[in-house]
Amino acid sequence: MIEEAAGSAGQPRTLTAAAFRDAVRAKLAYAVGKDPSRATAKDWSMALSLAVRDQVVERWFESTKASHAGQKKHVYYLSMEFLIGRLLNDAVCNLGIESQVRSACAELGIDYQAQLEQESDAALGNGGLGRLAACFLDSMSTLGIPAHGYGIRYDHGLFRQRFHDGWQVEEPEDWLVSGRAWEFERAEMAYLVKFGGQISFDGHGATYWRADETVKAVAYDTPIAGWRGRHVNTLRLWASRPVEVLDLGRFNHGDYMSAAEKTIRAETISRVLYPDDTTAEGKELRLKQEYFFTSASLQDIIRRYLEDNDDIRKLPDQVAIQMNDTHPAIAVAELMRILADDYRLTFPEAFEITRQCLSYTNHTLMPEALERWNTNLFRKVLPRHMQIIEWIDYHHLAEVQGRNLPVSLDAIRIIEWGSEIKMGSLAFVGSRRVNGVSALHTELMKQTVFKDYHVLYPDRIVNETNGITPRRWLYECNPGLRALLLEAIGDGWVDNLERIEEAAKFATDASFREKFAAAKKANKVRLAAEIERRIGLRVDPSALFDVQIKRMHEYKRQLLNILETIALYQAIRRGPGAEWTPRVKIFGGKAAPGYQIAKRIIKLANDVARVVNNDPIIGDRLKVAVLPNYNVSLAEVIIPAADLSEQISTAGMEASGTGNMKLALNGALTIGTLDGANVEIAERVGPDNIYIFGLTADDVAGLRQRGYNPNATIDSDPTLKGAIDAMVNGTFSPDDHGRFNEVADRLWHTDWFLVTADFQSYFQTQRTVDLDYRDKNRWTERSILNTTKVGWFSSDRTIRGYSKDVWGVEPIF
Ligand code: CR6
Repeated sequence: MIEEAAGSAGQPRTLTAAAFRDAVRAKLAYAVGKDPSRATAKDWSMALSLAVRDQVVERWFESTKASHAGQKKHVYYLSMEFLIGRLLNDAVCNLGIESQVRSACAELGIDYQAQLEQESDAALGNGGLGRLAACFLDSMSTLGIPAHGYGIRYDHGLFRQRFHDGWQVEEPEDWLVSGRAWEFERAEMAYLVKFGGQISFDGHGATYWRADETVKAVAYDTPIAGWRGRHVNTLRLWASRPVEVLDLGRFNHGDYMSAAEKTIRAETISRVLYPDDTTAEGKELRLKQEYFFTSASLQDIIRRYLEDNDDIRKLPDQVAIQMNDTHPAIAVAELMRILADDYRLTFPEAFEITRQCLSYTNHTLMPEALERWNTNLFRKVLPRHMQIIEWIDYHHLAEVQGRNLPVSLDAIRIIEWGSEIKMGSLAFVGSRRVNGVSALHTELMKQTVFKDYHVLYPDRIVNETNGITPRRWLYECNPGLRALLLEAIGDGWVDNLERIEEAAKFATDASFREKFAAAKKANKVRLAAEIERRIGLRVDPSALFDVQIKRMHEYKRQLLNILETIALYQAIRRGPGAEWTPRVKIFGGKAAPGYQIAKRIIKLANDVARVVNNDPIIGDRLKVAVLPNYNVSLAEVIIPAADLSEQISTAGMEASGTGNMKLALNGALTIGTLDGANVEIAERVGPDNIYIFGLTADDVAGLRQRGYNPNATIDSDPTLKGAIDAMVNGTFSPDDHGRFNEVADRLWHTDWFLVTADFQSYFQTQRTVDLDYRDKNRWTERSILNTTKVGWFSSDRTIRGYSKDVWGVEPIF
């Protein structure tokens, strides 16, 4: 037991550095099994994590007890993705034990920072949606909302990205290989999940599902401590295991391969994360994954509910279940199945309860990204659920027909043409609330995808603009800025990020400005070193760091940024003697392995980088750094160092974005379209502190409707034409002139994402940025105003919104 000074209730107890040092030594010996003289960096990091974990665990038990005793409504956040990143520093900072941990490390002769880097990223997500889920876990714990996150414990998270000759190469990710300090296997917490087979009825109201495949979902729990360690929630991830460990009969006959077949088949379900950001791929296995974790989670939710309650009909009083996108939308049918088939409620009763428990967050309007399942496949994998969905569709339609409202009945059907199930519709119909993730996105939801549903249920759609946790995305990743803020305004902003505005008054204070600029500079030096380490490119930390980090997607328009880079490169070559503002363009992002055009754009970025970086005429005026394997940990290094944040999606297409918030909070100025949450960022930082350019969502819709002709635009803009020509004349691909023909053809012929339409406005705005950056004082002032005016984008605010508008839950303290 570690020696601790008693703390008052709700306050972190203080731990002495000496006690902690001894605890780490003990972990190294008795948990890792190593003598200090033989321990590797990995061993020390494990020992350190286990010692910190003990601190979390004590608070975890208390939180669990408090949640049970309080009998408060509980939140269950169902998400196919949790993009957690590393946990050690997060736990240390949230528990407020950083100084003790650092001193203990110093006494043990180990470098704390180096220990942190030993931990592999938990990359169980693709991008914004998964990272949002991780921020929400932090905020729910911080606010004392009793909650569980539920997801899949993938053996392999998002692929590792490497560049081979500038092309993206995907390698399997292996986060579990060297052991994981943060999770607890709960072998006893297992549920059976069934697939396929037949349904029969006994004539007395009982339904039987004879499945032809059954697997076991085994729980792995990770405690998630909130700020000041006041409350610790659980992230429960399910691993898929065979019901029988081995077919001994076959094994004894020497048939070793087929003896293991069922094991392999079962374990396949939680083997890999689908590396697709926005499209539903992988068909049957993907459907099984979705059902697998949803079913296990619902069984677990009901078990927990019945520990303290006996009336299943009152489930909605205690349980709020959030479906993060449509991936867990099968919950609508699964909860009904459990209530009707296991607890013998009628379908109408079961449907009512289901609709009171569930809510759904929509994260995209892109039609290709809205999940649909073929009914034949669905019936094969989930025969009982197919019947239930048919029942819901039929009854819902009947209910609507009776109301005589101006809606298209075809548009509100869940099953389209009898052949496809629209999961967004199922989620909508089965939910109590449906939310969008930014004001603009929610408005567009009402006008487009859910237009008819919105007529039927005018109160169901609500907006909850996304947020980010200030703990990871400022306190932990930007120690320089953190220290400055602590000195200037204390630590209230970590609990309530809107209080960061108290520092806005220092924007014009010369000494504060100097310190702020120095912190930024230090972060840029750190990033410059990282760039050199990763790709061997030397960049000047006093240049403008222009950052676009996000998944590679046509709608996010990395291509617009690359074309601007080419145009700038050409301009510098034409007049190297002019006064240029030195810039480093920094790109990071993965493309889905099957997304060919996105992969080609990565190659283009790398080809342009090679030519620009090696052109002696250009020198330090322009450098292009394309960093491989962008992930949470790399984001933590890039974001604090950014001067300019690229948020340049085609207006109307980025539901929210969250990188935009992280970058602004760390003092980057945004160059962006009026899309997603950029709109709300612009409102808060004010027009002088953001660069807005290009078409609005309305313009985009109008232009697309009228039919856009990129030809005319390109022909009339020599800068743009020059850049596109260079792309196809071999300037960047001397070894293969035709490499980017398809990319250029799309721009010339359709340009669905309106890159050419926005180019001129973007290019000009970038030149304004160049001029503005030269006035360092003024730039720092505006940078401070970004940091201090975006406190509203804390995920704590978002979670308060969900608690009130969506879940109807209250904190336990
Ligand atoms: N790709 C949106 O595109 C949003 C996040 C989180 C996304 C993005 O704008 O910030 O969700 N959508 O709400 C999906 O993943 C479907 C994303 O991350």
